[in-house]
Amino acid sequence: MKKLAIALSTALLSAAAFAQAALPSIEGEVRKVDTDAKKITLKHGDIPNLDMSGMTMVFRVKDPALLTQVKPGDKVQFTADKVDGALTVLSIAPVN
Ligand SMILES: [Cu+2]
Repeated sequence: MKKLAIALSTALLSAAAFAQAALPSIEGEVRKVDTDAKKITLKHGDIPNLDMSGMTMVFRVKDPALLTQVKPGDKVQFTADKVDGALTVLSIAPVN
């Protein structure tokens, strides 16, 4: 029973990793960070998985800890997807 649980959680983890990896990395620039509201304003390039072309807009962030890694003016690479109907940043990192 324990073995089955481990096998199952491993399968779930790799499925989650795959879903994350399948999202394209998007170029953007941080305009505003709102830690309290868990939101970030990004000027972004094309987002093929959301069928969106470049614009400046507000995203929700999946994890507020992501907002500690970037600041306004940073050039970033990020992934975004629709989560519970809201456009959400799932990962983000500054580009040097
Ligand atoms: Cu947009």
